[in-house]
Amino acid sequence: MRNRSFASVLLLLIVAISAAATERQPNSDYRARRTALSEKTNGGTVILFAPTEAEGPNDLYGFRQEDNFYYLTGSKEPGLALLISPAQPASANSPARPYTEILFLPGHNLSQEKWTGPKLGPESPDAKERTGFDRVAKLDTMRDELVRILPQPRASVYTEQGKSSASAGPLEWLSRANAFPNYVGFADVNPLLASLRVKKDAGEIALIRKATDASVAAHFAALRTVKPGVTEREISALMQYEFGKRGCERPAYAPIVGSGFYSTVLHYSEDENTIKHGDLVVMDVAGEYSMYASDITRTVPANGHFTARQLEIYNIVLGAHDAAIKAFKAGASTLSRSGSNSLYQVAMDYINTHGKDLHGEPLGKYFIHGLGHYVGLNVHDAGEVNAPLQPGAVFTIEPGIYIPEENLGVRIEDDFWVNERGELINLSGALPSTADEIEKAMAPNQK
Ligand SMILES: [Mn+2]
Repeated sequence: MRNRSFASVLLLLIVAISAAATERQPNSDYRARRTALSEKTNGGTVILFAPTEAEGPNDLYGFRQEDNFYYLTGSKEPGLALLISPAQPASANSPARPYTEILFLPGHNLSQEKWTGPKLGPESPDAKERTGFDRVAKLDTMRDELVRILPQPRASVYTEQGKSSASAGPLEWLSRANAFPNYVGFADVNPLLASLRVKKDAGEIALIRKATDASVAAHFAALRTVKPGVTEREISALMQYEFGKRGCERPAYAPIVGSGFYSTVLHYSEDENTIKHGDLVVMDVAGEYSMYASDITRTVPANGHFTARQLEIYNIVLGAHDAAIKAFKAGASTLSRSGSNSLYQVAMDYINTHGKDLHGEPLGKYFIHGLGHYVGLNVHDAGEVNAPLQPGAVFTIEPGIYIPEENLGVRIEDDFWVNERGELINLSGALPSTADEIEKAMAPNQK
């Protein structure tokens, strides 16, 4: 009895810790994505591998699951593999088969588990309940399962073949082991997954909102702290602390705090200067919450007051931001740089018809990046740039003007969600964006 209660306390503790670590959507959400994917493969089978811990992308923050694999499984564990195959009618060589999904789990590496903690093993009696897959199996059996499941003598397999993909090596081994029939065609699963991932479900929106709320709080803290003499690094550290305190596991991208000339450097992330009187400070900083990114930029005057020239450029960028929002039409507008429905073009036209540089030239040539990108499991999330923005899309609107000659860079970036009614919702809209609001928010720290 005493042992049992100790064990259950320990179990509760582990469950409590893992719940705090990452919020996971219900198993049914991930299963719905797998069945939706299987309906796009024309009878083909999907095979995907998660990276191993050794391949894990991030030395700094530890293993992070690959986006597509996480999207389909909600599992953060390394070294897994999945198979998804739609229902098949009977053919001359193969009997009819229902929809099939299997999550393959590697056997334990007990010495590795001493370093990075216990992993879910195929022998775990609750592996099916925890992962929500119809079947879980030992990774070692994958070759034989493929021989059993893939139709003969012709099969189509959707996967990721690029050298950088975690699937490339294992697929090569499976080919050597004759897991595939004689006539096997491999196709890229990425476009199919991108077409699903671009439409966020309610659970994803809730996580993106949490990432964004935490990042908005971090920007508020920065607004209260920026002043001449403070370093870019202190602002970056403060913001990471603030969104980390609110549950973000890591920054969604390398934080950018650039003052003076460095406000004009798009991906400046050294963050090594001291903020000076008269500088503008571009802060492009946001956190990742339970695997979902946010992406927010604000530009503020170091001493709490825009100069006349800074204000002029600031208001042109804000005008371009607002013009794009106003022009938005669900099902028509795109993030493409061209075409009659391009929001980029709306912002570019606004910038080109307002203000001039020191040589009397229009300002369009200083808007040197796209207007926005999708946001989700990746800060630059999967999705077709030329496709009309549909309900479920989450994307940034982030015009900018960067004039190195004037040490003057301005970017204003918010995250938007197209809701079920086709309305554009500004998820980061709680943050000040007009020059007035920003000056007001910064007033207390200038004393
Ligand atoms: Mn961005």
